[in-house]
Amino acid sequence: MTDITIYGDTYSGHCEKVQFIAAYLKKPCRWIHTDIVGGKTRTPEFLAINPAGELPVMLLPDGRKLVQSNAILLFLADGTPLILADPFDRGLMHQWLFWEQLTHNPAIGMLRFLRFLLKKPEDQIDPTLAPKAERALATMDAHLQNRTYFVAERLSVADIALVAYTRLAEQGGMPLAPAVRRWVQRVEVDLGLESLLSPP
Ligand SMILES: N[C@@H](CCC(=O)N[C@@H](CS)C(=O)NCC(=O)O)C(=O)O
Repeated sequence: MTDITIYGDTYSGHCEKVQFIAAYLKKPCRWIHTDIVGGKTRTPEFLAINPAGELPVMLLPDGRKLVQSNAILLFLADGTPLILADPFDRGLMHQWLFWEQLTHNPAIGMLRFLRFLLKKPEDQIDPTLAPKAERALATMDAHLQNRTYFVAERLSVADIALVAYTRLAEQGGMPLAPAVRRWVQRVEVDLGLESLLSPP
């Protein structure tokens, strides 16, 4: 199979989740590093690839292009057990994918970006972000009290989408409750992240 191409930056959880699923599903892929903080997503060359100026971007060998990390995850996982078979379970999986985009990432991903990557002083950060991130992590903690995975007690695209920025939350000064930490560690093991992310 010819490789797909991913434009990404490993500092971005949205890009990492695509890297994680491609490796887990053993999909050969070519990674083109695109430095966000260095402004590479704002160059005319990159804007010709994605006018929204956002990573990740997936290019198929025939030139077709897909953006939005969770759309890419769903495309790559199509036909695999990572897409839950039961229609209601699949509905729940999508529920968490939308929540990740609309609630989880805008708080947790953004706060980690501002604090850890941009090193913004606290008085220049929107003061509503930290309470929102805390609420999102508390939602996850409550959900995971008696569950191993987010839906149907098995690994799905929902876990992969959510783990990407949750595992980076502590970089942004957001502590993980024990149930969330255990789930992060479980998903990291399932995805083989220790060998994937360790230097060769
Ligand atoms: N909803 C989009 C969000 C993509 C996004 O915000 N990408 C950020 C990195 S995490 C980006 O490329 N920012 C570049 C920029 O703003 O110049 C997704 O899930 O793919």
